[in-house]
This record gives sequence, C-alpha cells and structure tokens, in this order.
Amino acid sequence: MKKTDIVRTIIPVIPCYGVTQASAFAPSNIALCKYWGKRNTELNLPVTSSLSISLGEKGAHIHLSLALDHDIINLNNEVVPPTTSFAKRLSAFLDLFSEDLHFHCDITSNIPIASGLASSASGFAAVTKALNQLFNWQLSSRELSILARLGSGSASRSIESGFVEWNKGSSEDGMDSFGETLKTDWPELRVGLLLLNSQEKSISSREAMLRTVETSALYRAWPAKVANDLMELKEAIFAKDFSRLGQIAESNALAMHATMLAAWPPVCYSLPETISAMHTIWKLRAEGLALYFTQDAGPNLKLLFEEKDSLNVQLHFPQIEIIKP
Ligand code: 2P0
Repeated sequence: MKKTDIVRTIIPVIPCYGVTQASAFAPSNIALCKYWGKRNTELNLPVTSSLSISLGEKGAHIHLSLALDHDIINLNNEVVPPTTSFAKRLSAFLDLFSEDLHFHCDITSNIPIASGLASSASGFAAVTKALNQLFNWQLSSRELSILARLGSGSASRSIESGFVEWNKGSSEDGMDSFGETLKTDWPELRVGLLLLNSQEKSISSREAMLRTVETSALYRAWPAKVANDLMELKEAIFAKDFSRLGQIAESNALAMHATMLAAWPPVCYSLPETISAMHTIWKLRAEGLALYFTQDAGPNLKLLFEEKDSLNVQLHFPQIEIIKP
C-alpha cells in the first residue's frame, strides 16, 4: 500500500480550492514513552504506541500559498535549498496531495533548531493543517493526524496538544494509527531544554530506527517495555504522580538508547557532555530534587520537573530554556 492510497481514501476529490493562502501552527512534542521502530516504513506505522507532551506555544508556524513552477521552502526567513533532505522530504509530502501544484511554504520555528526539536514533527503537522485550510478539506483531527504521519511518524502527535497518545493501531492501511489527546492536563509540569551540543547528528533518526530494528538483539525486549511503560505512564498522568512520571519517562528513554547501542554498527547519540549532565541529574535527585530527563535522537536532554522546583533547577542548569507545556 502506498502513501497516495491513504491520501485518496481520506481526500476523495483532489484538489478542491478553498482560499489562496493559509496559515497554521503546530506544537513540538516530546515523547515520554518513545516511538522507535516501524512495522511499515512506507506509511510510518510504528511497532509500538507512544505518548508525548506538546510544548505549548513552541513549535512551527507555517504560511502556505500556491507557487508557479516549483516548491519554495523558507525556514526562519532563509531559503532551504531543494537539494537538502528536509526540502526533499517536504516536497515529496506536498506531491502526495497534487503533483501538478507547487507551493510556497514559509515555516517559522520558535524553538532552537539545534535542540533537535525544530524537527519534522511540528513542521509536517503544521503543513498538514495549512493544506486542510487551503483546500477546504474540513478534515477531522484524526484524519489530519493520519496524513501528518505520512510525512513523519512523530508528526501524528503534533496535530493536537497536551498529552497525546499515538495508538499504533493494527490495520494494514494504518487508518487506526493516529494521535489523540488524553483528557487531562497538568499545569505544574515543566520541560527544560538543555542544549549541550549543536553539532548536526551523525545519523538520522529514520535510519537509526531502521538499523536498530534490523540488527539490535535488545530491540526484541522493546515492545513489552513500551506496553508496560505506557500503561504506567497514563496512570501516573491521571494520578498527577510526578516522580512516577519522571521515572518511567527517563527509564523509557534510556532503554530506547540501549537498543541503539546494541545495534550494529552501533548508534550512540550521547556525547561526553550528555553523560556528564545525566550524572549531575542523578546526583541532584539523590540529594532530594525531583528532577528527571528524557533524550531523543540527539545529544541534548529535556529535563522534567515541577513548577515549584524551577528556580532550583535553573540554579544548577543556568542555560536551560524552561517551557510550560
Ligand atoms: C519520538 N523520535 O517518539 C522518537 C524518540 C526520536 C526519538 O519520533 O521516520 O522523525 O519521520 O517517522 O518521527 C523521531 O522520528 O521519524 C522520533 P520518521 P521521526 O519522538
């Protein structure tokens, strides 16, 4: 099954013009229980479900209009050369909706690009929302999440906000694999972006995921770990049990990185400064500070804590950017 089959299922008439330009915003999201591994690489269908928290006003704003003869992509007011992998992926995504049309995409991300958060998730989700307006498709959040997933898996969790669970689904066409908000909030929760290194990553998460699934003996244990973490994480969220949430999120991230270390060739996103920050966090926690971390496909950490500890956390990590999700 191809991506275009799914697009045709969701959008029967292509294209139907709405307005001549459209704007949309989608938040970035941080997974507390990670998506790592696909059962279908064409449709970005995951092996496991995952759960994230969206980052409030941090994310991608997009302005979309029709262009004459080729796609024009600007990121933070700079032209993205069409030969870059980001431009190629975005153009391929736009082509799913109409090969005859071209688009002018102005993307503004208000999150540090080097943090690994200005990534594909909020970008593809925002583009999907803007297309929905431009062509007046009037799609539901579920349909938008399925379409955004075709651009990037984690984008399925950036259509809605708050705590979002991406249910892996089981159908072959992935029509039951989309993100949905949990009906609860947690105003005291804080995420701190800890930028440790802004070098470009040595291997894309897409490639690293594939390699892990294919070669890592530890990956066999991953689906059971996720199923258990996901269940406990939801209990912790509904019970507002912060230390339980922190513990599960940190353990889940470390287990994901362990599966990558066991891949061949090994994938190691951590740098010396990453490990050093982990030890500082563990030391502070042993001294009584309720501080946890999660790590994605890069060397930077995202700290998890509650509002009441913000000053204390900032004292130990003056460079963090604190986000109220
Ligand atoms: C996540 N990551 O759950 C995990 C944790 C990175 C580490 O989703 O190939 O850019 O486009 O589906 O969504 C990053 O992978 O990959 C990711 P594709 P994506 O947030």
